[in-house]
Amino acid sequence: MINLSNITTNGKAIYLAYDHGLEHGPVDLEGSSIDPAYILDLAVKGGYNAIVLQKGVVEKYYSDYKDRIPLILKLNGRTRLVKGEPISTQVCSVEEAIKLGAAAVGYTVYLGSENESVMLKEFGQIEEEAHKNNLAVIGWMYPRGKAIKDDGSPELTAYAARVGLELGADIVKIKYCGTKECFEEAVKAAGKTKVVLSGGPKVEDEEFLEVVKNIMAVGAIGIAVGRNVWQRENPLEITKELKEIIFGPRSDPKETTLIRSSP
Ligand code: FBP
Repeated sequence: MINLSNITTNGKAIYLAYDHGLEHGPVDLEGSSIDPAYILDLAVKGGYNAIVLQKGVVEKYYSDYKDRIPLILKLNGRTRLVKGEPISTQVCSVEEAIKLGAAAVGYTVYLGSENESVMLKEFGQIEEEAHKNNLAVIGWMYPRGKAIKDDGSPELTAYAARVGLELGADIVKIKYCGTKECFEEAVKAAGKTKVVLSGGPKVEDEEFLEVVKNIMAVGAIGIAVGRNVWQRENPLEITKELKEIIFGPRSDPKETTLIRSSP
């Protein structure tokens, strides 16, 4: 089994996701969050366990931060512009990820898509190569495509988690299915593969904190979240609250102020 201690704290984790520029476009990156340096500063100041980036951002921004925040390099991606059955193909190799200083690699599989087999095959190859190099693999497991009627159903959420285990993911990142009970089934289905929550669109603080409390209560190890942190006016404040839930009340972000570069 891969040792996850470089991207966890006492077995728990909070990751800052920032691959939205490719996945959703600048429309998601309001105000200061358009600037990768602002997000990297936030990840450092908030004491995140790692930041999730695509290779282009890594090449141009990560060198100033590489000793301060571990990197999860996303190896595949897609834009939101293409219609039809979802597919996300590889855009970066494991070798390149290692060269760029990644502590782990990430890959999205759209379960149920007509293109699923392409992603399963790439995931398999990446997993073998990453593990040969002692690099952890994080699977973004998202049921999606016209065969999927309800991507947030308890059954599909547990299925997504289980696919992570079956494919050799060290950590599986799944969306919330609406209740603590159903998330518990997903955690069970994932077995020894660790489970983190994928954040989703921004919701009210209380609602998001409640979801995080629920998933932590049933055995998830943490969260890998983007919009619910950096789309807020004060992302360090919610970071502090999230860390208290995930790691316990004595955790504090290293710093408490973050200068926003634009209004
Ligand atoms: P959020 O916390 O902002 O939802 O980010 C998680 C994430 O998985 C990102 O890594 C990714 O860019 C995005 O969601 C993809 O979301 P979707 O495919 O649902 O549009």
